Amino acid sequence: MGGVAVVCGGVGAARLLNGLVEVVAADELTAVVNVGDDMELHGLHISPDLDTVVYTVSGQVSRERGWGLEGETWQAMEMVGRYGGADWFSLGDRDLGTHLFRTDQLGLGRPLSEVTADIASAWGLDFTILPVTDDRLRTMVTVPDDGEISFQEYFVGRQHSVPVTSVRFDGAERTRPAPGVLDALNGADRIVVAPSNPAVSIDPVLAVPGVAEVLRRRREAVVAVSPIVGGKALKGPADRLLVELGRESSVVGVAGWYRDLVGTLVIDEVDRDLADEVAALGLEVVVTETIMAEPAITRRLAETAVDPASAR
Ligand code: FO1
Repeated sequence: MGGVAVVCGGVGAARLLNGLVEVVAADELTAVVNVGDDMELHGLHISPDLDTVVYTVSGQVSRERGWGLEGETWQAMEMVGRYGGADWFSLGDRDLGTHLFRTDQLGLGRPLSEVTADIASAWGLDFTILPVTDDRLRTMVTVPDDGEISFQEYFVGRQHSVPVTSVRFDGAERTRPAPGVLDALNGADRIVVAPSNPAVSIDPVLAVPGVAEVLRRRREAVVAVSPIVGGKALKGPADRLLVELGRESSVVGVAGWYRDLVGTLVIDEVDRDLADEVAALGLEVVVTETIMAEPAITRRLAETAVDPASAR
């Protein structure tokens, strides 16, 4: 089967996929995407990471936000707000169309993987985008005072400004990999773990029974791009979460998080002096530009992830 399988969260993964679609043939590229961020709101099934991948790679994503659509309007949410409804999670008028279609199709009994394929092809994407599972999986985080809350209540409701004491993937033990997920991971020449948040975006994917086992067994084929650069996350709370969950917020902390599943860690130039510490944990290390500030860097990072030897 060959090709490249990419374990994806949201924004960081979508950005790397923008480069991967240039260096890997569409029929050899599969994105296995987190669904732990999914939620039901206004009676709609919302899949933020799947939509962020589709919107970003098809060029429709809001550049300012990194999620949702460019040129969005918010009339529907204004109406909801007028009535005192749940307007804390901003759903744009065009984005709502995606959730209306997805919810309608799921209601007809179609699996999320099939509906996602329809949405991806409607935006002209020809590589394979799979939810890691068609079953219900929800990332829950425990925070002081409020106890266990949903991922979006943490990430958006509280702007991830509260410390997290633990993370749980509700329903994970009952989920099965979606059709094609294990084949893609087992058959790929290269498995790439995208620069998404290890604790709340990558780990829920790995929590689906059977998935982590493939990476553990195929560790030599697995390359991760660090989401932490110079001790900080480029976007979101990955740095704070690593510390709150007992690791250091550095490429060494990321290496420790992934060491059983990932054979090679790609780190940024600014972390070059930590390469030996990462290697001491038993990972190969590649140092390159990982801040995808422009397409040329994104493309080179994708090439490095697919073929680390090309960057040495
Ligand atoms: N992120 C926010 O910070 N605020 C929002 O109101 C918000 C709404 C939203 C709607 C649809 C969607 O697909 C994503 C949205 N996000 C929002 C981002 C989302 O919370 C994150 O992208 C992922 O869940 C984490 O990767």
